[in-house]
Amino acid sequence: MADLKDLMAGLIAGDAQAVKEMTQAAIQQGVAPQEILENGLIAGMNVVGVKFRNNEFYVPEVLIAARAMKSGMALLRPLLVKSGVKSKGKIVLGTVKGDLHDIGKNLVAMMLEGAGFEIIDLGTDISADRFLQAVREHQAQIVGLSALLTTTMVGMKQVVELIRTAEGGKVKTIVGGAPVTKSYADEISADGYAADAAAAVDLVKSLLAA
Ligand code: B1M
Repeated sequence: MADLKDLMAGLIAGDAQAVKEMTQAAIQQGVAPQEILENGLIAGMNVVGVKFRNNEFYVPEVLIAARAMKSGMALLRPLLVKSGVKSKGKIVLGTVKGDLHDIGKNLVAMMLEGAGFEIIDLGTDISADRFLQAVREHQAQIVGLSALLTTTMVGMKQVVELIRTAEGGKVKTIVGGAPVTKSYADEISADGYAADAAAAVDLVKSLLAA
């Protein structure tokens, strides 16, 4: 019988081939796709998040674990869609206008996806209007903004204000990126700030639970 603890361990070790094989074996043995997702892949990614936060894992280990997660998700996604499993929430994510840095934003996307959220990743150099359009198109609950330049982070204010004015506060905004701070997030009235990808997962969970 498939052991989801082994699947979890394979993901933490970043072994994409093993994760793919164990996910396939679990599906063939009739384990429910959601159970494989929750108790294998997401459980593994949660451990990766904790290790990242505790500085036991660094960016490369997280990226390798995320790649392993993707190899399992590729097999599970069609089954989850077919069985109508709902995501834990929809998040529109992007790097703000004028900014082409995406490594941190991609890491945040992977960790959030690993925690069971649906990510609409708009990419880089995204205008305020484009963020709003995506929120409406996908009925997202949260917008995540990333910026790596002191010259582009100021553009976050415009996005936060537009989303609040247009959506009346029902869509939450979160911000992050190397030059961004909690006090800057407060200054522009964003709903939350996360210093890294693991903190972004905790922040989104708490905003959606509130
Ligand atoms: Co650029 N760059 N860069 N760069 N670059 C920096 C940011 C810089 C600090 C380098 C330096 O001068 N020391 C500097 C900014 C200075 C400043 O504004 N104060 C800088 C500059 C100046 C520039 C250019 C202007 C250089 C030029 O052309 N003269 C130019 C700008 C281009 C543009 O964007 N318009 C430029 C270009 C580039 C490259 C294209 C070459 C490349 C980007 C490639 C890519 O992203 N695909 C690049 C890189 C790689 C860097 C450095 C070296 C590394 C950034 C990175 O990926 N870090 C960076 C210097 C440095 O940081 N050491 C630098 C790793 C990543 C995992 O961390 O992105 O911080 P980070 O993400 C973290 C957290 O911040 C947080 O979680 C992540 C994971 O823990 N986080 C969030 C991020 N987004 C979040 C969102 C959230 C929550 C948390 O919620 C939504």
